[in-house]
Amino acid sequence: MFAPSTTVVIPCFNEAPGIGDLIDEVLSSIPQASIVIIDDNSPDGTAEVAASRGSRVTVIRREGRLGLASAIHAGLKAASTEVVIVMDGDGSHEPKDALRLIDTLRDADLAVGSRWMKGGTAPGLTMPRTAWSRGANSLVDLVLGYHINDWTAGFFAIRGAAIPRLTKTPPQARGWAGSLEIKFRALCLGLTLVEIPVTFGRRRHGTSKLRIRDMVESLVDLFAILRNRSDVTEHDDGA
Ligand SMILES: Nc1nc2c(ncn2[C@@H]2O[C@H](COP(=O)(O)OP(=O)(O)O)[C@@H](O)[C@H]2O)c(=O)[nH]1
Ligand SMILES: [Mg+2]
Repeated sequence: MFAPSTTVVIPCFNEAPGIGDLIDEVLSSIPQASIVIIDDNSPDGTAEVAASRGSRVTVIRREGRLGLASAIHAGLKAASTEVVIVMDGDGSHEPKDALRLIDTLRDADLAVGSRWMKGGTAPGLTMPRTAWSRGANSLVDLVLGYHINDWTAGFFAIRGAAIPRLTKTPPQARGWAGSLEIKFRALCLGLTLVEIPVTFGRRRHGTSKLRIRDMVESLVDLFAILRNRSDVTEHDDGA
């Protein structure tokens, strides 16, 4: 069986009601995994719940709401395993799909759990959110000049060896554009990206943190990512 050492990075803001169960599920689905929770000082005590789940869980507590993009970046930098997976902390992503992402890394540097390809679905998204996501994905294709079915997927796995190249410079994105920035960096560096279909389910507790202003922010960030694209290749030394 292909069972590389694995870190599962879970960015969290106010996910206390469900994070304990999710951690337990991830740890039992991926026996070799450890978990890194990046918590932005959630007032609901997410960090405390996560920290009580035992020694396979590390909690990085940041001083405030620093945003999703830097949370992903910090999680990737904190890991030193052969594989790193990023997933949401609300139960929308199935831990057992993480095993398929790991398997996909046999032939790829980056494996993306895609909602918008044959076999993928997103029952967890409302109609307006679906329209936004589909529209945003087409726009990103156009602006960045590469095609990915699901740029904004927050569920992906990366070969540990590729991470230093992807995190050499801080992200341009602040929030939700962080996950597309990682994929764009990978493509700019000539890394191999493979998408596999996944189901994006309903969050099990609470409500989405995505607001209209986050959508506007993501669009602004998209152009910052485009403007600064040469940064990624200029700082790359292949290691
Ligand atoms: N650390 C950190 N995590 C965040 C932040 N904003 C959202 N998240 C987490 O990112 C994941 C995706 O957010 P969510 O609200 O589910 O967005 P949606 O799935 O796009 O509706 C969840 O695990 C959130 O708790 C943030 O500012 N900082
Ligand atoms: Mg969610």
